[in-house]
This record gives sequence, C-alpha cells and structure tokens, in this order.
Amino acid sequence: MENKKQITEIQKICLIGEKNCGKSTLVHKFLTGKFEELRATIGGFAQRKIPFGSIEVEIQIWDTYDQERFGKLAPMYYRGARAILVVFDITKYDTFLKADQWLKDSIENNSNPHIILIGNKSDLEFERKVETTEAEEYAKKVNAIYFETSSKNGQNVKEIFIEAAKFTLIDLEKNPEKVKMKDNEEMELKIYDPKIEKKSCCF
Ligand SMILES: Nc1nc2c(ncn2[C@@H]2O[C@H](COP(=O)(O)OP(=O)(O)OP(=O)(O)O)[C@@H](O)[C@H]2O)c(=O)[nH]1
Ligand SMILES: [Mg+2]
Repeated sequence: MENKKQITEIQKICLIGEKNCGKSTLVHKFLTGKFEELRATIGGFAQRKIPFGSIEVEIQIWDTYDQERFGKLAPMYYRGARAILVVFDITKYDTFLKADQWLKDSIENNSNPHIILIGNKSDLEFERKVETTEAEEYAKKVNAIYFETSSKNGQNVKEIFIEAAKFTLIDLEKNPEKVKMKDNEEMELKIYDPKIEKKSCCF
C-alpha cells in the first residue's frame, strides 16, 4: 500500500445549528452510508482519514446538540476547529435565521475558522422555505461556502466533509506554519478525488 504522508495534527471539524436540522444524521450517513433514525444526541466525535493524493488528512468530526444544553460547552467544542459546518433545515426558515447566531458564536470562540453553510433536507423540495439563492447570498456575505445536502438521498454528504478536510490543504499552501506535518519533506499539493477510508469510529 502506498505510504501516505500525514499531517500530525488531527483536524477538528464541528457541526452546529438548530435542533432537528439533521446534524447527527449527516454524520451517521457519512460514517455508515445509512439514513436511520438516531437516538438523542449526547455529543461526541468520530475520526476519519481522508486521502488527497500523497497527503492524508485525518478529521475529527464533532457533533453537537441543542443550544440550551450545549451553550456552556461551546468554547470547548469550537476551540481549534479548522472548519465549522453551520447546518440549517431548508424546510424551516427560522433555522436559517438562527444559523447567523450560531455562526457568530462560533467565530467568537475560535480564531478564523473556515465556515461551510449547509442547507439540509434538500430531498424535501416541496416543503422548501429557504431559497437557494437567499442562502447563497448570505453565505457570500459571511465568507462561507454553501452546500445543500440530504442524508436521505445522500446528496453532497461526502462532499461537505471532504470540503472541510480540504481547508487543511488550503491553509498548508497559504500559511504552512499553521499546519503541523509529520516530516519536513516538501508536499506536492495536488488535490485528487479522494477515496474515503472506512476506519475507527466512536459513534
Ligand atoms: N427528509 C429528511 N429528514 C432528515 C434529513 N436529515 C435528518 N432528517 C430527520 O430530521 C430529524 C432530526 O435529525 P437529527 O440528525 O437528529 O437532528 P440534529 O440536528 O442532530 O438534532 P439535535 O441533536 O437535537 O440538535 C430526524 O427525524 C431525521 O430522520 C434529511 O436529509 N432529509
Ligand atoms: Mg443531533
């Protein structure tokens, strides 16, 4: 097997957003390929290695739960996150409005995280209350990338985690001192279509 170069630091990725917008289900779909009803979220993380050509990025995905319980723990979750995935439900406009507060809180508790805004439940098109263009405009304003996802039909589920991992390579290219490597060899920063490795899970 090809020996992949590794980035020493595990890359923390954090999912936040209103209750029931589908954060845990997105993580579960990514890890298992299945869309299933889950028990209440108790918080936690899972790790996955994502290969990009000769470089391997190990991500640690942190799932969070409602603001009331989670509020006090927020700084601990956000600290050191490379990327924050702000999730809302396209069928509930208030979850889109509240995404703004989630985003502000996360920025307050972290230095310059990369933000991905996620409009989830895109399979419920007939119940849509948030237009794609409105979400895209908001994302542009806050310097985020926008994706629409569905854990039910799998739309963009892998892509959001791959995109989150890619931020590490972008930082490595722009600010190499920000990313710790296992050796000092020069890296070839080509981005290939990654294959997701199925390994180590703690969910
Ligand atoms: N149709 C549809 N339903 C979804 C999708 N994702 C999640 N759901 C459903 O939405 C409900 C809430 O999903 P969860 O993943 O538990 O939501 P959460 O954001 O983790 O909620 P908290 O942990 O309470 O903050 C469940 O009934 C899921 O089955 C989706 O993409 N499409
Ligand atoms: Mg949850």
